[in-house]
Amino acid sequence: MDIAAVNALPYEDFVDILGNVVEKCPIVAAAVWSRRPFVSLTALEARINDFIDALPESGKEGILRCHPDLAGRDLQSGTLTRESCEEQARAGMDALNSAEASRVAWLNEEYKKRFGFPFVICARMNDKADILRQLSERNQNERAVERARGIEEVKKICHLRLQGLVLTDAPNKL
Ligand code: 2AL
Repeated sequence: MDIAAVNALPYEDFVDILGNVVEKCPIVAAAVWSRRPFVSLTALEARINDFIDALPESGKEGILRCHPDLAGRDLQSGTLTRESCEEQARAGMDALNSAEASRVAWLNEEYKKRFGFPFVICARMNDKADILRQLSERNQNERAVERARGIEEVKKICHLRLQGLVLTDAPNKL
């Protein structure tokens, strides 16, 4: 689908197709629909990022809370969204050995106890070793730093999900 096709989508179809570019937050697609037409995929992504940036801190934390834990309960019970399932599998989160699984579960819980929202990282841009290292390191940060860091990761996840749905901008014709 190219950006012209995106611009032509009625509201319901737009939210059906783009409603999970930010995990379990269809309100983001619902909000940016009224900003069309988008001149490019880059412009659509920028409007999404504007919407996220304009949220109060509690709203940003709400977005983080909509994300499932890595290698967490939803993965084990098969209730991840299709996108999250693919991303977590790509980073090997579905194939941890028992020591790794216990460590990830413990660090995820420590993180949530400390910050009140889950650890979020763009799984497709990191391998298992990076994720384990960052889960441990980021647990040491201040809350505001982690809130901002988690939102940066949400935007990276969104960027890749959008690229899977909408053709990237054609280079200018010479
Ligand atoms: C996720 C997820 O579901 N996909 C991804 O890239 N990261 N979750 C998370 N807690 O980081």
